Amino acid sequence: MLEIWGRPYSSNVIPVIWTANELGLDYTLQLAGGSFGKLDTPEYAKINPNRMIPAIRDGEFALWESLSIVRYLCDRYGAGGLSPSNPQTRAMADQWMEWSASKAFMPVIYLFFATVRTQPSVRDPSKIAALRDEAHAALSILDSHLAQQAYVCGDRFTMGDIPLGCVAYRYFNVDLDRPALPNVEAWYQRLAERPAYQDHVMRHFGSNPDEWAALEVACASEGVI
Ligand SMILES: N[C@@H](CCC(=O)N[C@@H](CS)C(=O)NCC(=O)O)C(=O)O
Repeated sequence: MLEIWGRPYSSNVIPVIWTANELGLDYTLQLAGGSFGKLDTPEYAKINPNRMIPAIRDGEFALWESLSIVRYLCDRYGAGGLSPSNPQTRAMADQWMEWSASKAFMPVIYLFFATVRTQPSVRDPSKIAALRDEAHAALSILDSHLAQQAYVCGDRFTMGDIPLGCVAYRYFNVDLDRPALPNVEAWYQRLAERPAYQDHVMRHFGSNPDEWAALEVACASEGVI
């Protein structure tokens, strides 16, 4: 059976878990990283020598790097579906996956760290505002693109929506004022109708480091993975 190594609240693991669930795959989540440890074991070094999460094992085949894993799962188990068969549509999906990693992910994850993962007493409002502006500037590019179509590659959901869908959940759910992004918001609402997105991306992450850590451990111990 497919093994996914990681923890359910990790920003790079969530796209992999969401993908596996969109594809209806049977898998086991091997809790690893953060408070779950295991990354320093010899067994894990064989799966991912970087000792980072996520990684997968599909039979004898091991793979790391979250977006490579998303592509692999979609190509192997969702060809013609989440992985578009038309080369240009697939290239478009790839383009937005790359763009998510190069432009959108960083300001949003730093925003998340500067808010939810920082104790309120030591938060830096000017840093938070600058990150919010950087995230908004990036997501404005996506907003213009989504004015023309329902999903990043056209009129149906593909793997191209997955990394950005994870970024969007965090961006829209940290506690701060945001300028409007009407087309991104409408697309985010479309994603929010998907059961796998609700179950594996839309996880309440709390509002401070203590809540965040407790939620992750509770989620794993309740088997809500
Ligand atoms: N580019 C890598 C980044 C992997 C990465 O930074 N993983 C972090 C978690 S998001 C990690 O392993 N941190 C150590 C830990 O969680 O213990 C990917 O997309 O897979």
